[in-house]
Amino acid sequence: MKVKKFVANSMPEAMKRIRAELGNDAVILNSKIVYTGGFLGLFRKRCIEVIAAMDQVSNNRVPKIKEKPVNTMLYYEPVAKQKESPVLNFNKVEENTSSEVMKELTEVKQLLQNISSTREDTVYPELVQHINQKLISQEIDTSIRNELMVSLLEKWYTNRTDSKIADVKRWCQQEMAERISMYKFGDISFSKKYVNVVGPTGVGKTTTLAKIAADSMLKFRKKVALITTDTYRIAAIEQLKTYAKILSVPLEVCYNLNDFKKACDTFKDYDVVLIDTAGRNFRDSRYVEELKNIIDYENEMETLLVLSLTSKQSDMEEIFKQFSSSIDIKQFIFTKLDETATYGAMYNMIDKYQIGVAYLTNGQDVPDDKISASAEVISKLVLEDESDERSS
Ligand SMILES: Nc1nc2c(ncn2[C@@H]2O[C@H](COP(=O)(O)OP(=O)(O)OP(=O)(O)O)[C@@H](O)[C@H]2O)c(=O)[nH]1
Ligand SMILES: [Mg+2]
Repeated sequence: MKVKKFVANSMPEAMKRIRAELGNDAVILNSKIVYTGGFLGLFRKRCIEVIAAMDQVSNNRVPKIKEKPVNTMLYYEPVAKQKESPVLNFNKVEENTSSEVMKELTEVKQLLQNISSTREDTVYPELVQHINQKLISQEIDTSIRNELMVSLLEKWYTNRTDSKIADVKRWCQQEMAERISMYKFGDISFSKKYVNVVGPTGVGKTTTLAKIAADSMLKFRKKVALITTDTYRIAAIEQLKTYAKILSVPLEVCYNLNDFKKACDTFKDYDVVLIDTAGRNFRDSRYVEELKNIIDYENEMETLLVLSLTSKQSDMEEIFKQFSSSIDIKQFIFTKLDETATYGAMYNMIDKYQIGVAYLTNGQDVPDDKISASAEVISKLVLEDESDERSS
C-alpha cells in the first residue's frame, strides 16, 4: 500500500495532485486544515493536508483484494448511515499487519462508495449532521461550511467512540475561531488619534459612538472629544449633543472641512477624537479627498464600518464595497445583535473580507449594551442553541 501526504491550497487542487500521482483508485484516509509558513505566527497560509492511499500490493503475504474498484476519486465525505462503521486510524495503519490494513482499507472504501456524489445530499454521522444543520440554519456560506465539515469529520473519526454533541460543537467552535483568528478583534487600539465611524443610515453609528466614548473614558482613562460631520439633520446633532453632555466631553459640529480643520486644532491635546458621520459623507469622493488634506488617514485615522445584523448579507456586501472603495476599513462593528438570532452573515463577512470586529452591540442602552468582539465570541454565537442561552 502506498500512503502519501499532500498539502495543497484547496481540496480540488489536492484531489488533482492525488489523482495524478496515485491514480483514480486512491482513497482519502484523512484531511485537515493546516497553516504553513508565516513569520512569528503572522501571515500564515491556510492549506489543506490530505493523506491519501493507494493499495498497490507488492508483498506476497497480502492477498490481492478482489473488489469493485472505486470509479471516481472520493472526497473526505462522511460515511452514510452506518453507525458501527470502522475507524481508520492512520497511526494504527503503520503499526498494524498488512492484512489488517488491507481489511480496514477495504471497509473504508466500501463506506466511501456509499457516499452520495453531491455534498448537499451527504449524510453525515448524526452528531456531525446536527452541527452541519446548525451552520445551514445560521446561513454560513456553503464553501466555509464544507471546509468546517472536513475538519469536523477528521476529529470525529479520530475520537468518535466517546464523543458527545458538546464535543462536536466545541471542535467546530474552535475551528471557526481559528479560521478567523488572524484578523483584528476587540476594542479600538488607540494607536490612531481619530476614530471614524461610518455606515449606512440608521444602523446605530451615533449610539455606538457614544458607547465607545464612554468606554474610552471609563475603562481606558482616555481624554475623549467628539466631532460630528452629520449635519444633514438637526435631530442627529441634538442626539450627539445629548450624549456629549451626559459624558461631559466636548463636541464640535463641523458643517464643512474648514470647521473640521478648526476642530482638529481645538482637540490637539486630546487622546482620542471620535468622529460621527453621515452615511453620505463617504459616498462623496470629493469629501473624502478633501478630508485627506486635513487628516493623514494612513497614520492618524482608523475607520470602523458599522453594519446591522438585521441586514441581509448581500446588502452588507454592497455597503462594504461602497465604503471600502473610498476609505480603508480597519474593523467592523455589528449592531442589533438583540434583534436577530442569525449570525452567519457576520461570520461570512469577516471570512470573505478578512476584517475583524471591534464590537457587537446588543441594545439601545448607552454605555452598557456593547460587547467587545473576539473570534471565540462570534463563533460561539453562531453555534449557540436556544437551550445554551437559557442555561447560561
Ligand atoms: N435594538 C437595538 N437598537 C439599536 C442598537 N444600536 C442602536 N440602536 C437603535 O437604532 C436606532 C438608530 O440608531 P442611531 O445611533 O441613531 O443610528 P445612526 O446610524 O447614527 O443613524 P443616522 O445618523 O440616522 O444614520 C436608534 O433607535 C438606536 O437606539 C442595538 O444594538 N440594538
Ligand atoms: Mg447618527
